[in-house]
Amino acid sequence: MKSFEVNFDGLVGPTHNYGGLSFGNVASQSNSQQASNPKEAALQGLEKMKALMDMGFVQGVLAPQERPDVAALRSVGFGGSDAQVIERAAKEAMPLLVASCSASSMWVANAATVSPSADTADGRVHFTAANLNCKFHRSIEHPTTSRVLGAMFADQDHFAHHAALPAVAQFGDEGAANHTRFCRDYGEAGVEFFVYGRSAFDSRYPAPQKYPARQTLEASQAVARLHGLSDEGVVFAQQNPAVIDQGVFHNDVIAVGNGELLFHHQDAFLNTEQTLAELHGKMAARGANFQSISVPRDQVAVEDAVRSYLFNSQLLTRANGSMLLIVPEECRANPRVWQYLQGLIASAGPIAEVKVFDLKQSMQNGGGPACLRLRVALNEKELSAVNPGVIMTPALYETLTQWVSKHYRDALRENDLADPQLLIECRTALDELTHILNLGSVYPFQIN
Ligand code: SUG
Repeated sequence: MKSFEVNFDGLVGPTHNYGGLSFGNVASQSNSQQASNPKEAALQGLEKMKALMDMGFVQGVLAPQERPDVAALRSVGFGGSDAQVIERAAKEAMPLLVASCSASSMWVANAATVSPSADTADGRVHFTAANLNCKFHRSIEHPTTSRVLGAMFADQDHFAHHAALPAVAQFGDEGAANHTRFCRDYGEAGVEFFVYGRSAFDSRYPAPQKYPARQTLEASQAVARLHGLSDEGVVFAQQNPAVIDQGVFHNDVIAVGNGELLFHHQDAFLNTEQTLAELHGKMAARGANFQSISVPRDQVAVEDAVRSYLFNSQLLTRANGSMLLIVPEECRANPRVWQYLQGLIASAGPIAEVKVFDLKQSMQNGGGPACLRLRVALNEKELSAVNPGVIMTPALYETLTQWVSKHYRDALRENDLADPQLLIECRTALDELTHILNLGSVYPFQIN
């Protein structure tokens, strides 16, 4: 049976803004308070989806969330009508209003961890929504994420959904941003690679000193258990705490993998040799030939990786078996990174081509091409069980670009978030979107 890796990209929501909400994420902190352009952000994202579809990849779309999240504001004590809740939060606790307005669900690499059916004990595709509990603005995503994923992957014969892990820092889980699956073919059993930043219960593991380690070993282990993965099919590795302190807040800022290949920075992991040897051994036992490309720090420093998002790229297998790397414009703007990439393509290795995309609106919040997509490996039967409304087609692309042009503002600053009209605009747009994508009722304003 044929199998595919489908990229489901997060559609940028109407409240995309620069709130400076993510301590430890250099771009988020340094662009705080700038004016954003939600319309441009959404169109940039759609452009990437269309380009992948045009290249022959199966491309999906994941809906944004209702923001401002009035229910989140009510849960911390703001009352009255929806407009009054927003007005009071703006007056008394602007940082909470900003957090409740974040369009951060666009970075769907953090929406969930997904294990394909070939890896799981019950032969279904498993999803665990990420609790994202390191940051308030992200911790409020998972209930809607679960409903949206449930509406996209509804067939229980093929898809199993797990609620987010317990909402405590000890089970901090950031989803697929710290998870990579290696395999020979998407439909064959592979090796799932979980990268954590610290251990919550075992003090022998080192931890970063300056910035938070968002993912714990215990959360990664819990997800592997929930998904019914076998010991032969998993590798756990610790991220180098020193790079977290340099702004590598997720492993996908310093490494990306696909098929049999891991593309990573020399300093990405704590015990690199041991990690690579384990991956090699477990892949060999699956009949696969694991390969890795280590980018040396004297060619690309960690700081260059963080600024350019070289590793927050999409590594895709083309029909002829060679690989394509989708990188953001910021890679072309960095001479060391760009030179490295030219050498990489010329080396006749597995990565044959680099394509550059303008994702500046998202990049300024620390979200590159890889952050914007959730990968779901599916066989033909499973693909036909996915809600067809969320699979990108030329017609859907046209509809969504028109929908964005109709509903989105082209500038948003902090004081605009206090405008109760923004909530009405957002709900109107999302109500229409649930019809376009055939999702049913998934938003709090639709179900309460
Ligand atoms: O969680 N930025 C996101 C970026 C997530 C990137 N995802 C991956 N690497 N997979 C975050 O830090 C910033 C929002 C703001 O500052 O307005 C933010 O949430």
